[in-house]
Amino acid sequence: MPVAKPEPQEPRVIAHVDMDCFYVQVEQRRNPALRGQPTAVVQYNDWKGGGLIAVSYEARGFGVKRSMRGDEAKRVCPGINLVQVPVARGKADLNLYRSAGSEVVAILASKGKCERASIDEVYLDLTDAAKEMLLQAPPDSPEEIFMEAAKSNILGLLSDAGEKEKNARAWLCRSDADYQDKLLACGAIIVAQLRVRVLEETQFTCSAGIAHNKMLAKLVSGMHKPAQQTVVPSSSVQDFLASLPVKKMKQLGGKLGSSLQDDLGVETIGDLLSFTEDKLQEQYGVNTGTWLWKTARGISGEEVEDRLLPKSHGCGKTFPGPRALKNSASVKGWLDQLCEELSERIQSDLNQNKRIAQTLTLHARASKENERDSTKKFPSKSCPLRYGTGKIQEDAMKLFETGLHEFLESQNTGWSITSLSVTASKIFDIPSGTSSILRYIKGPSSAAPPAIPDSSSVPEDPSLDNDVFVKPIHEEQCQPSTSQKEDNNTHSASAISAKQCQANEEKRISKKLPEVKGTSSILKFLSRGQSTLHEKRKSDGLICSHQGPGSSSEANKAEEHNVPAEAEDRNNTSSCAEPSGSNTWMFNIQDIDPAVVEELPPEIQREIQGWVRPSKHPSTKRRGSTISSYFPPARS
Ligand code: DCP
Repeated sequence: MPVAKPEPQEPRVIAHVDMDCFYVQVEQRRNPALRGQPTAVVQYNDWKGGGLIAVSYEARGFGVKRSMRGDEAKRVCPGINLVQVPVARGKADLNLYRSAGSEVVAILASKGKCERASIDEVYLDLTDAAKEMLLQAPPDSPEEIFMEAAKSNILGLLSDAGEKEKNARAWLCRSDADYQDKLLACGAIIVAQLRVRVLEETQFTCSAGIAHNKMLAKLVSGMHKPAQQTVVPSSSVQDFLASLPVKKMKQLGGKLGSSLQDDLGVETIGDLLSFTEDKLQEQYGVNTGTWLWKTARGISGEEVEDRLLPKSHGCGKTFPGPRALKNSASVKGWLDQLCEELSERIQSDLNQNKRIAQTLTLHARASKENERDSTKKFPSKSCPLRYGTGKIQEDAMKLFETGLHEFLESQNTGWSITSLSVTASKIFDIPSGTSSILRYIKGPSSAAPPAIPDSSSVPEDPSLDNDVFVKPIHEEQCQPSTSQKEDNNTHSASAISAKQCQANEEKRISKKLPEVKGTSSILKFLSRGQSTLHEKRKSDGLICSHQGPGSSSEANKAEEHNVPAEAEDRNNTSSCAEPSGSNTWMFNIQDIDPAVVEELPPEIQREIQGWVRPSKHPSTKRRGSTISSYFPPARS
């Protein structure tokens, strides 16, 4: 259940940046002949041409949707290019997309606190950068950037095509704007600048939402796509939320949203306004009641986390219908492959970022032979993570057996597994000066860390649905402006904005630039060289296959997000990684499991014991003496 976070005192500028048809853009960069063409990335398997997981905007124009299979997309749009997602170890290999996402993150992180929220989306806290810009006289914003910012969609302003840009330009330069709106205007310019940089340096377009909190920024970032940005002035919040269907809010997509509809007759966020906080608390408890009350008013205190690297690494695979796994040997075969990939990824995280994962978790979806409709779930199982592919494979299999034992409740019946995933979580930075533990875990062949860390995964989504990816939404608050300091800023900002506006206007006129409509300036970048591409277009479509085994691939964003334990743990664990780049030792030493320490060589054990300070209140948590104590005795 969602909980309201305390609201910061000062107004903030938060952006949510979301890449446009991301996997398609990555494939288009690899093969520029696909640019401007109806294209989709498919998770190939032999059933009806595979499932579409990303669809270009050109293909969307023909009616192609992500929910379609390849065959259906071809019927709707015969000229569509279907690109198969790369395959490795019999499953989707998302490394290409992960590292493309990391390129973007590296650019976006240059302007403020940056939280990588998924493989292709990022939150930015641009408050400091916006304040700094407000103090500049005039702000250092080149005309081309200002032009891009002037294409912003400002909620509440007239959206008439002819007037839109003129109105946005006027809004950005308003001398009578309040401090909050001025900060937002600066945020819009900064985001425009970042989007132009992303395009120039990576060739990818992205869209963004700019607001005073994460919740609102996220809600609007996808409102105008592709390659556009949307700003939410405080004055437009109520109108915007008034008609927003409750289910559009991530936290309200499930049971809570259904209950609001069924029990309280609430269809839109605006409908919530007719309930008092007391009533909502009475219905849903104190925390969720308050959260609902604040959400209805666009208030959210959620902070942007300073995190460029994933919170956990997950590898999963689904086995739908006839592909379900029905015996231990086939489960072991797949688990071995998933663990091999997981092992490579945590090893590479260790080498590149000096981070260690602490917990291994296994999730599965299962059904019993004679109880297809049973609601009993396969229990997720965790144990301390031991580095080394063989050890991870061994432990994952034991976790599976333990989970299966519980799932079957001693019934002697057949079973089938329709999804499997393994996750490495509770990742923490290794503090500097702990070289021996690093040597031990990395082994003699580890490579020197590269200058730019490669983030190879994304935070997990708490739903274990390998086929449907739901992006996380974070709620934030809309903060009222404050007093003295603000007033000062307001005055200087008015003058500056007016000056900048005039300067930009003059530059614009002197350059005699043609009237720009829509997002042509950012999009024209992509049109370079397109004339030749059209000649290459094949009317019957183009299928691009990546190297890899011919078996079906289950690539999807959910594979990145399919492990619930970590996300839920995050707030109550002391072993979460500090933001990357920090050398602070944030790991709670009491959380080092003796079972793991005892398996380390003596010199490492001594090193770890050196960190441990005598505790007056030793943890009463039951710990086993060896790794095997995490598993019950084998079934007879
Ligand atoms: N993805 C996936 N499986 C899904 C959904 C998405 O593998 N069920 C992958 C492919 C997408 C990427 O994640 O390119 C990002 O997902 P988005 O939901 O952000 O969608 P797109 O970026 O493709 O398009 P849009 O421009 O609408 O954001």
